[in-house]
Amino acid sequence: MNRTNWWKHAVIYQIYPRSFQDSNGDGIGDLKGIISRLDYLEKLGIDAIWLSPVCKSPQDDNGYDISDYRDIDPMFGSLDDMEELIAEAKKRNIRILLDLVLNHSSDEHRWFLEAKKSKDNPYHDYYIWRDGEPGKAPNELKAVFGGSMWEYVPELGQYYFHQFSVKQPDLNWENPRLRQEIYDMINWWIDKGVGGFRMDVIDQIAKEPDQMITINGPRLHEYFREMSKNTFQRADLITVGEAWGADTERAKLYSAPDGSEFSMVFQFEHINLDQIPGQEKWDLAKLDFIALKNVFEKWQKELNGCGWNSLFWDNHDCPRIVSRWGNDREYRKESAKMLAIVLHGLQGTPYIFQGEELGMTNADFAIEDYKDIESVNMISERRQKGYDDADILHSLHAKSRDNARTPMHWTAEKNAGFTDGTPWIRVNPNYTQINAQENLEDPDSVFYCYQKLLALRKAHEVFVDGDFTMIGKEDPNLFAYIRENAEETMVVLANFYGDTIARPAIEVINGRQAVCANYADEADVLRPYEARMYVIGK
Ligand code: TEU
Ligand code: CA
Repeated sequence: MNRTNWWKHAVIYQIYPRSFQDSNGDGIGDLKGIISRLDYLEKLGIDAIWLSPVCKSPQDDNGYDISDYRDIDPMFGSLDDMEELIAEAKKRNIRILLDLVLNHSSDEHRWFLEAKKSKDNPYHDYYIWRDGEPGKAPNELKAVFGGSMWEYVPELGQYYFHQFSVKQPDLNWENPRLRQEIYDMINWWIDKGVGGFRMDVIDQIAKEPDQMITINGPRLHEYFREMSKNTFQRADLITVGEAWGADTERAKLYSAPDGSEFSMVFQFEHINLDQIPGQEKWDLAKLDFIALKNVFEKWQKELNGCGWNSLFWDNHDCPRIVSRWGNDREYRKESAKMLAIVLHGLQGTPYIFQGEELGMTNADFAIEDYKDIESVNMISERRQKGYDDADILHSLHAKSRDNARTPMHWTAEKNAGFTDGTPWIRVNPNYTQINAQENLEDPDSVFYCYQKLLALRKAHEVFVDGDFTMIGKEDPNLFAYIRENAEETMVVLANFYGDTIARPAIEVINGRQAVCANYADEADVLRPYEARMYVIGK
């Protein structure tokens, strides 16, 4: 295997630290808790952990608002704990990827506290300011979490720019001193032994607010290349750029094989196909399944040989996939495995979000239970607009980011074994049936299906370099494809829905045993949510 491509065989597991494992009874997950669960992750077979932010933060957006990039938030532990985590993970051949939030900092970061002291403060230009009068924002741009992108600071007679909450002022990447501070900080973490970085909303750093440009600004790739040259290229890292706004052409730049930007792109085109186009994510629509297949096919074909994608269903911003596009009632296990098999046979780097490997489901919250800033702001905005609570709750149940953020289910004991104290957010009551202990005791569990898929990816090159052909593109239920290289053919057949359907005739798999499947025996139909993967040598 080509050494520069070793990470193409890797599988990454995302941990949302505050909800993974509490070690000291304060109800919040922490680094020591993660260390205590590394054996579990080793057993699953992962290569790297993407840790959602653990740096010092007022937690306005659960750590995506950093006030010190070089320290750990006391809620999660200390720098020593971080070093121990890196070392303990390394013993198990697992690397730690940090989540770098470089589009904005916290308004409590020292830079911002200085910046707002005066217009001639050396840090003023680390942020984006426009002169103005109260009540007359420079333009109409609306922040991701609601309200204007501009916040007035009366002492300065200026507005600062923030794409997310008012407590997340945008950094000014046009300032070379700021960029150098960022590179120094990244290098400091590389020297501490981290194995890579996930770059938060990195497609938003090159904004041009006067031209209403927030994503994909003109200098975007110039900044990426400068950053990569000054930091990542010193070490053998996995780097992934989060990009809601990347199409396949741009994605090829992100993941250029010469390593000039990042290892791979993390884009979302497949994941937003269940909302009314052009409206908010809360405006629900039925999944457009044919569009889903077309999107996957396009990315598989266009990046083959010239780029590298991430593969995911879940993360800390998305609802749980088994509740979203599977069936979390009658066919929870079957559909969780089907979704895993469909995704893990594709080209790209798979990401597993904590609990996905157990078939964890969406939260069944009441309106008062929601904690996420995006949900909380939406509730008040939509109430003001006259939506009734039943409508609001319907959208939250489907799409709130809190669906993914309920505590990890370890056991059937109190609080799912997550904490001895009071959890910071409600535990999903179905932990008594769905938890890691139960999964590990059942050879037929969702966990072992993921474990199998991870092992197959390590063993067969066809997962990395096989060409892709979609089968039955127009079929309203079938998700099937073939991957092929000079040595092997891989076939994935899946019924995406709950009705039994015909099984397409594919000659190479006749008389073959599946290497991974969610029904024990072969049949001449595809049963509800049935999925089968075959790998055949030539
Ligand atoms: O998310 C990027 C982002 O644009 C999201 O806010 C997205 O619009 C939203 O989740 C859809 O529901 C990243 C992080 O993953 C997210 O957790 C942060 O809140 C955000 O950046 C700001 O740092
Ligand atoms: Ca804790």
